[in-house]
Amino acid sequence: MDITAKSKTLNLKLDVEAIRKDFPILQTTVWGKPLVYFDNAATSQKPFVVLNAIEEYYKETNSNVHRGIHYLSNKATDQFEQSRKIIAAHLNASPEEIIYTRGTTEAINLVAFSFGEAFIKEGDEIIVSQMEHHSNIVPWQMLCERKKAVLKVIPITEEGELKLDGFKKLLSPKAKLVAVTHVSNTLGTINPVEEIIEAAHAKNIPVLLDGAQAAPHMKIDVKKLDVDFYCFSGHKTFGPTGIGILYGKAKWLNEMPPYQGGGEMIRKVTLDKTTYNEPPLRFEAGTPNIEASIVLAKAINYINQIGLDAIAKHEHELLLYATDKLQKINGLKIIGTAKHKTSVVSFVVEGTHPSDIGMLLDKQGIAVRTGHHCTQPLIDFYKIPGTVRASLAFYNTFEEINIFVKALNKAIDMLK
Ligand code: ALA
Repeated sequence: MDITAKSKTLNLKLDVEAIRKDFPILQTTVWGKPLVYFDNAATSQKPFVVLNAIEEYYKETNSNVHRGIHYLSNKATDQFEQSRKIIAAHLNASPEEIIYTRGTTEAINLVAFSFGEAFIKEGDEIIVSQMEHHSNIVPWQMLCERKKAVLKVIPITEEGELKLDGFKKLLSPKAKLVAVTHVSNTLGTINPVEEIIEAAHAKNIPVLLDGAQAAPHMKIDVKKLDVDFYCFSGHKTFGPTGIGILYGKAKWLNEMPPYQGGGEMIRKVTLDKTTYNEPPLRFEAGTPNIEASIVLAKAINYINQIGLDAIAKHEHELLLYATDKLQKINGLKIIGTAKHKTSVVSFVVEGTHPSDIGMLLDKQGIAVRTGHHCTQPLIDFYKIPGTVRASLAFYNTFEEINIFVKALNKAIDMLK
């Protein structure tokens, strides 16, 4: 099926029923009910093209990369580096600026350690926001402890938007890095990253964007953004777990020391002294996740074939539909009502606990996440125990939202 041609002729309209057939798990049942998978912000489901590529890799290619002169090792290395080129082109970056990591978390830890070693000293400030995932808070806190630096926090509004005036006030000469999320995993807020980058760069402060929740939903152009570091996870982008991408501007990567020591990251090792490889290999010590690195490019090709514009349009329509239906439920309050959102709806229901609702939805075949979503400071800001979060992907349907709303009403009736 030529999905691209289809979405073009249908004016960006996705053939969702055809797309769903690409995802075998979407045809399964849970507790005897058809699965409604609304936990895409936690991890996405995988299409056949990804599942088949995993099997194919182990059947036909499996070998170590950059190490052998034999046929299979060269084949694996070619595919591994070809995948890096596809991912680089997808982000509009150069392959040398693309580092394979275990995921977004490791990518941020890599920058916190390595950029921190090179550029952060006592009294410097790192700026994060109130809506960050723990993985974009804790590595910076650890860096601050190590270097006696200071963490500063961009405040947010009740709607879940960054307070840009507050942000601009933090851009003092002591600020050495801004690390913010592109899209909030709990609220769905799409942050005004262009404005953030422009304001930070006006003061010569580099910016890292946590793109874990953005990459599955929108086109990312790191050159156009002029962002210094950008990271995302394979498993949230319809690819395998255990793989992530760190994009870093060459001017920073060239100046940053290795994050881990081991094979591949060296130029020459003697027992007295070791010299290091150029980026990206300098940051890829040890045998990488070869299979997932290769297969991630298949997932990227798959979403590009469908078209990220068509994906964004369908998901926006789902968001509006779900928001409208949920708003009509008595006692339900949506947490995160920013003007610009991806397809995430978080909510609380008066007189109920999020985890009770989550369990009752599960029994009706519906997968949502409940709790703090690894954003405790954000949940504390709202003074709530957590939320129920429905996070939608391009393979979700309006009919699934109807099923979800009906099941939610039933759950609320049981709990009240
Ligand atoms: N960070 C992922 C989520 O938001 C796991 O659920």
